[in-house]
Amino acid sequence: MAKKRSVIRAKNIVIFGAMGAGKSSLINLIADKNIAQTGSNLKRCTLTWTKYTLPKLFDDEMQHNVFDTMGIENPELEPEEYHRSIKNASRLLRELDACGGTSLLIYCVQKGRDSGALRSNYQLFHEVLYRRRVPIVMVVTCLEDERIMEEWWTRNCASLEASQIVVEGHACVTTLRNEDEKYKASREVVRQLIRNHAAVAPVSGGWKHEKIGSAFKRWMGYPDPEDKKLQNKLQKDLEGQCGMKPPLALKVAKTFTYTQR
Ligand SMILES: Nc1nc2c(ncn2[C@@H]2O[C@H](COP(=O)(O)OP(=O)(O)OP(=O)(O)O)[C@@H](O)[C@H]2O)c(=O)[nH]1
Ligand SMILES: [Mg+2]
Repeated sequence: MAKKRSVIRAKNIVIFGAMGAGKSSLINLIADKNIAQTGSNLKRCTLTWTKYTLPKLFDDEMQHNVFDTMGIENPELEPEEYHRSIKNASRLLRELDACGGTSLLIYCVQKGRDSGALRSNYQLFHEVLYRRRVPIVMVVTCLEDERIMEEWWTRNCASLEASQIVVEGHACVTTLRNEDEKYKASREVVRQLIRNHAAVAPVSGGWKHEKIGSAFKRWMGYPDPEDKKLQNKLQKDLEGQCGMKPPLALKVAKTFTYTQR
């Protein structure tokens, strides 16, 4: 008997946000089970990520891949970390492309956190990495003490807009399981958010690597590069690990490198 060919249909969702904002807890809430480690307390982040596969989030054939990212806490990175971040960003986007493109960005924000890095994280993912081409929504965590969790949004949406943080949808949640009613309501509201906003046609990169580098440089506000050693190392890595041809790797490395302060 001829083997039936099955087409895997998947939507890729990228979750980003400050360290400890509740990203991994949010993944567990979406999955309704503990699949992501929480409370890891890792310090420096250079845009690494973990992919979780949710085969049957809704009552259809669509698989959801959720990418739990560890962003950049402070744009003033050491050269090595800066270098690694660019490579990781490039790898993340390549992996997402290989999985069919990105359908949704979820910005995870914790209630009561200082809003200093709020705009820069938003910029990095929404404006720099995705150039505003992928729908973005916000999930606010730690709202179990609110009588009506949604009221957080009513109180805070104007100040988000004033910080030029504009999202297409939002959910106000708690990820705590012992808050039974609020937990269930949170799970449903986040799933609904995904259902309503994950793009029907996922966006594939179309990124030229050198553009990621210059965009990063602008985002981080670094001066122009001169450091030959770092440039050489970066060029070698781009050739070896990212498979770039030498002339392009050199061009990219020149764009990326900057003088160590
Ligand atoms: N009270 C409360 N605590 C929460 C909530 N969501 C997450 N937490 C706690 O906040 C801490 C950080 O949560 P994580 O999910 O690990 O946060 P994260 O963003 O994945 O952290 P990193 O991966 O280290 O960046 C953990 O101790 C969680 O239990 C929530 O809705 N309410
Ligand atoms: Mg985490």
